[in-house]
Amino acid sequence: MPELLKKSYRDQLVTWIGKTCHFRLLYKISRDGCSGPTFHQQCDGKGATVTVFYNTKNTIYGGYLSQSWNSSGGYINDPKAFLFRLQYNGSSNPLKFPVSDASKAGYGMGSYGPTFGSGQDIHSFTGQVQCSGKVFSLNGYLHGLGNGYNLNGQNVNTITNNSLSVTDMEVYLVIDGQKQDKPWREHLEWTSETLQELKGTLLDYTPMTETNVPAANILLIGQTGTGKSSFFNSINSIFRGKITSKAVTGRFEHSVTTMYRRYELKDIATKKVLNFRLCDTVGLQEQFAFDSQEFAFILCGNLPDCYQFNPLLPFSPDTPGYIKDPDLKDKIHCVAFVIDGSTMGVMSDPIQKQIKDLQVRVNYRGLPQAVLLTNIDKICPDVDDDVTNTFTSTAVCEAVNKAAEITGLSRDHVFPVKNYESERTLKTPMDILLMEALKQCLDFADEYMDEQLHRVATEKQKHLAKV
Ligand SMILES: Nc1nc2c(ncn2[C@@H]2O[C@H](COP(=O)(O)OP(=O)(O)OP(=O)(O)O)[C@@H](O)[C@H]2O)c(=O)[nH]1
Ligand SMILES: [Mg+2]
Repeated sequence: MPELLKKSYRDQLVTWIGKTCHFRLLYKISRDGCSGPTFHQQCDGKGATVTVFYNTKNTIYGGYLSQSWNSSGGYINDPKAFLFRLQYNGSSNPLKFPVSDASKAGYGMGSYGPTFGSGQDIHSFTGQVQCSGKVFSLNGYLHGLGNGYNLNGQNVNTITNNSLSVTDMEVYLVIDGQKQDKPWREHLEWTSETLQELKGTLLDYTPMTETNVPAANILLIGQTGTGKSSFFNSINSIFRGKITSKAVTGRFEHSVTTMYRRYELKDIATKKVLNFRLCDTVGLQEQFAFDSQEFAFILCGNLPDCYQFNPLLPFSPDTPGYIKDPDLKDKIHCVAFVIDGSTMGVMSDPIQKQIKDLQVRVNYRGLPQAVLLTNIDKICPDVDDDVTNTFTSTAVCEAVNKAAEITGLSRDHVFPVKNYESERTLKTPMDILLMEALKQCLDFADEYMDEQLHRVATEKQKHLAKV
């Protein structure tokens, strides 16, 4: 579900907050339900937050607290708090209203939604509010506006358009976006020489001849909308020398990709077909758990290219196209979990569980795993400006740690990337990040194939010893 706060409004809030920072969505009523206890469960004790109301009169307003929300039943003291208006009647119209009674900047009550000010300048809601026709008629009030915040001559009407009927309300965590002096991970130089070197390595890549595997298969799997198909498109673009979008991408409630594709890649300059394939799958969705047997068929190479997933009828040995006796060349050689760095903080329990269940299958087969951490541009404004800031961004470092925690993998198996999405031309730093991540996956795949050879040789020896 998309975040509604657009870039120009984020930039405005950063200016008001007065330090480099970025935002991570903690709570959104259209996604999480409009409930006081849910709001507190997801936001209490987290740190500074921005609450944003999007009302039915195209007006966007809200409040910033540098202190955490709590459910103590008392006021929150915060001299840095402010209320704001970003948009009025559909037009951008930003204004900031500083706190005048800092000792009562916020009010933390377990059954209340976000509440600001003494006499309560903004009291969003109490208890639960149902959505009706995509509108939440919040049961709070705005008539106290001006009691604890300085409105600088404005009033409830010119700030909020007098409406607490909202299409959405979002609470974002404000994360300190200070750049580190020392990179948090050693990285390649951002030069065109590095780019050419990496490209050359991938062009020359070939699995060891003893394996009889012509091309390594890297599986891309993860929640819907995390950028699996975009990762393939990005790598394909690099080798095509221009932005391409062979795989359909986009953000919808259901997975955009509905077919299993083992994409081959070709280098346009040399006309060479590369010796690896990117296998794109349907996205994991909360509503249906990915069929774990179907997943095992993918790993083992039983599923044919272009298989159309059917959630009502999972793949089975009776499905036309079933590959009966797959060998090492048909199998998956490395599993890349694609995780959206900008929404991972609110990854739902059902999705986390599905990832864990799939990991059990992957571990059982001894397959190597990696994480492709996408959307890093959305978690750090410095990276959004320039991808070469990736390894000095505290936000990206934190996201890498969090992805490692979710998947139980070590941090050096998590690779931050920025996929091509709105760019019109190729960018060297983005290409370097993308290719470096892919190269690591291929290294893991090689280790796995090597291990398989070793296993077969050991079994043969054991067998001979017995005879
Ligand atoms: N800003 C940004 N947008 C991205 C990035 N990666 C993907 N996107 C966008 O996110 C949306 C979803 O990307 P897809 O590649 O379709 O995601 P998917 O994982 O294939 O989704 P399903 O096929 O539905 O499972 C698209 O609009 C992409 O343009 C990224 O790194 N940064
Ligand atoms: Mg897709």
